[in-house]
Amino acid sequence: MRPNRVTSLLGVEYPVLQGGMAWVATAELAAAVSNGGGLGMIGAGNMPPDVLDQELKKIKELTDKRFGLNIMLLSPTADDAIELAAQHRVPVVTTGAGSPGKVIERLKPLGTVVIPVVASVALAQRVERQGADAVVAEGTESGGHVGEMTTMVLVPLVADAVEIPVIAAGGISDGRGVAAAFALGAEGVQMGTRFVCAAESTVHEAYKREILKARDRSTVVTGYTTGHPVRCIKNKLTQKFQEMERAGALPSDLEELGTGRLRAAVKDGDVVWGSVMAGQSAALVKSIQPAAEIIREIFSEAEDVIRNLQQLLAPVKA
Ligand code: TUI
Repeated sequence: MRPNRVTSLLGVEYPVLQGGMAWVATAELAAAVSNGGGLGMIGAGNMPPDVLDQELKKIKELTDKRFGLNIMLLSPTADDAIELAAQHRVPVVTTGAGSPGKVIERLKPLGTVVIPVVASVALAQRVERQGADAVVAEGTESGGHVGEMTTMVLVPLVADAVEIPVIAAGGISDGRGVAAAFALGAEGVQMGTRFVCAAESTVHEAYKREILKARDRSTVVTGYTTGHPVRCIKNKLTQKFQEMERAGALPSDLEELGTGRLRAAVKDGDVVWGSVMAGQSAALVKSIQPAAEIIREIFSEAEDVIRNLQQLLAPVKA
């Protein structure tokens, strides 16, 4: 893989970021991804500030490579995460689930590379004006909180609409996805679900098993009526959520049903009543592998795909 704008912006060998998944994206997983040549991310999620401080100290012991922090803007602790990113001089910050104006304002002057995750062209253009260094264009195939646009359509639209580099996310779990992302105009990829199944990922074994078992229609989006749609692997919790939404339940009752469920799935392995967030590409994840091997494999597959396409699409010589 040749260096490009994303590898130089991130200071990494391969243009791949690990998604900043709450509860899942710990210092252990992030360090493994960074040590494997990608950009590992700690997911601040709803972490109390003292826990996040410990994670940031831990990752500096586990890797001397560059890493990032994802700040979930809906979190009540988002402001604390911004201050900790500043204190620890975190090299790269991504944001999700909101408009990142205050993150850019606070962290850009310190030299932090700020990369908002966006699910629309309008937000991509707004964050570019505000000074973002790149954007992650995340399609609805992703796990967790999702927008409506597919990766296939969102990525080229965003690539046409902004000058800053575009990183594709949503539905990418193998080398074919990486090659496709580059064909759509992206210069890098972000993967979440595939890294949940990294050997170094600290999620409960039962959670990993759910991803390995997943097929094409194993995930579902619930929560459209709350304004915070979330993609998870189907289980009793998603069924109950759908029933309540169909019955016209109050958003506050739905929020209550969801509280603490991600932790239950990730930490306790409650894959029946927990929130098993995963993208559609769970169906493409076949094995538990070290993060470094995942990275090497997907880029080697992508090279093969592109070489074959060159043969397939080359003009027929006279
Ligand atoms: O943020 C994510 N994925 C997430 S966050 C999360 S925790 C959560 N749990 C329950 C409810 C809500 C969140 C789990 N997964 N991905 C990045 C992402 N950002 N996807 C979509 C968006 C997004 C959506 C709307 C970004 C901005 C936005 O509107 C901002 C605006 O003001 O225009």
